[in-house]
Amino acid sequence: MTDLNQLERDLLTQVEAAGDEAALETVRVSALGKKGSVSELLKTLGAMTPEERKERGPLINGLRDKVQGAIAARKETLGEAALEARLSAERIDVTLPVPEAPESRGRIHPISQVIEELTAIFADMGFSVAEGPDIETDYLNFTALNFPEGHPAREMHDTFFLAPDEKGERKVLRTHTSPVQIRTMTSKAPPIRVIIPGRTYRHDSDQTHTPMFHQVEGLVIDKQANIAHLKWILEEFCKAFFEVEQVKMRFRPSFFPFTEPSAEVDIQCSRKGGEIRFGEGTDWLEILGCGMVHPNVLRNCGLDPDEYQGFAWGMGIDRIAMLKYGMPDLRPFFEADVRWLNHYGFRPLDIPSLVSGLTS
Ligand code: 2NL
Repeated sequence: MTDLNQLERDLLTQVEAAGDEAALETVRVSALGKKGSVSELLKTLGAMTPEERKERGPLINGLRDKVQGAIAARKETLGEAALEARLSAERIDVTLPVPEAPESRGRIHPISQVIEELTAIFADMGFSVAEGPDIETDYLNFTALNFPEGHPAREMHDTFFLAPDEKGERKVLRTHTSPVQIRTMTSKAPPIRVIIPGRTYRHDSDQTHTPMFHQVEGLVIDKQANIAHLKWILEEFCKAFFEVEQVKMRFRPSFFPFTEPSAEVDIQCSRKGGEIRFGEGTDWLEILGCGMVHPNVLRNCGLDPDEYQGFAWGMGIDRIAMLKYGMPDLRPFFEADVRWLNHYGFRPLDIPSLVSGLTS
C-alpha cells in the first residue's frame, strides 16, 4: 500500500519547488491529472471493502485536498512574483525625451504644400482641378496647341521622346501641363474654369532647372472672358499667395504659339541682402506667362472662336515655392534627403504661423 505520508511530503516539496506556473502545472498533472498519483489512489477506493474505504477514504481525499490547496497557494505566490517582476522591468523613465508620434514625424514636401495653397486660392475663385497623364501624344502636347509641324518652337521645349510604339507613334513626356487643357476643352462644354497642377519634363539640368519640374496652368473659356478678368485673377492670386495687401504687376508683350496676344508677367518686389519681398520696392520679378487662347487652339478643340474666347496662364510651381519659402537651390527638391525635408518641409498637423506660412 502506498505510504500516503511519504507521497504527501514528496508532492508538497515538488509544489514548493515549482519555480513558475508551467512547472507548477506539471506537478499538478502528475498528482491530480487523469493518471496522476493521487487520482490513481482515488480510483482504488471503488475496489475496497466498506471497512477499508471508511479508513482509507478520508486519508486519500484529505491528501487530494491538501495538494490542491498547496497548488492554489503556490499559484498565487508565483502570480504575485511575476507581476512584481514585470512592474520593476517595465518601470518608465519619465525623464526620457518623448519621441514624436509617427503621424506627426512626416513632413509635407514644399511642392505639395504650394499645390495645396494655390488650389485653395483658385478654388475660392470658382476653379476646379484637372489632371492628365505624364506621357502624352505629340498631338496633344504640341500640334493641338498650335505648334506647327517642324517649327523651332518644338525644339524650344527640349522634349524627352519615348521609343516609337507598334504604330510608329512617338509619345512624349509632357513638356507643359497644357495637354490637360486640350483634354478639358474637348471633353467639357464651356464655361470652363480649371487649373492644372502637375509634373512636366524637359531635357534641362542646372542650378535652376531639373529634368522633372512642376507647373500650374489655368484656363478660362466663356463667351465674354477677357484680359481684364485675366489681370484681376492673377492679381488676386499673387496677393493671396504671397500674403500681401497689394502688389503691382507688369504685363510685357511676349510670344507663345498657343496664345494671342501673349504676355509675360512681372510682380513688384524689393531685394535687400538676398531677401526678396513682394508688394513693395522698385524691382520686378518674372513669375508667369499668359495670354488669350489662340483661335486655332479653340478650333482644334471643336470650339467656335466667334462664339467662345478665353485666357490661359502658366507658371512654375517649384519657382514660386522657392520664392515664397526662401529656398536657394532647386536641386535638393527632388533628392529625397530627409535632412532637407525636415528643414524645409511642413508639419502635417501644424498650426499656421509666421515662420511656416499663414495660408490655411
Ligand atoms: C509659362 C507660360 C503659358 C499657357 C501657358 C495655354 C494652354 C492652352 C491654351 C492657351 Cl490649352 N494657353 N497655356 C498660356 C500662356 C502661357 O505658360 O511661362 N509657363 C511657365
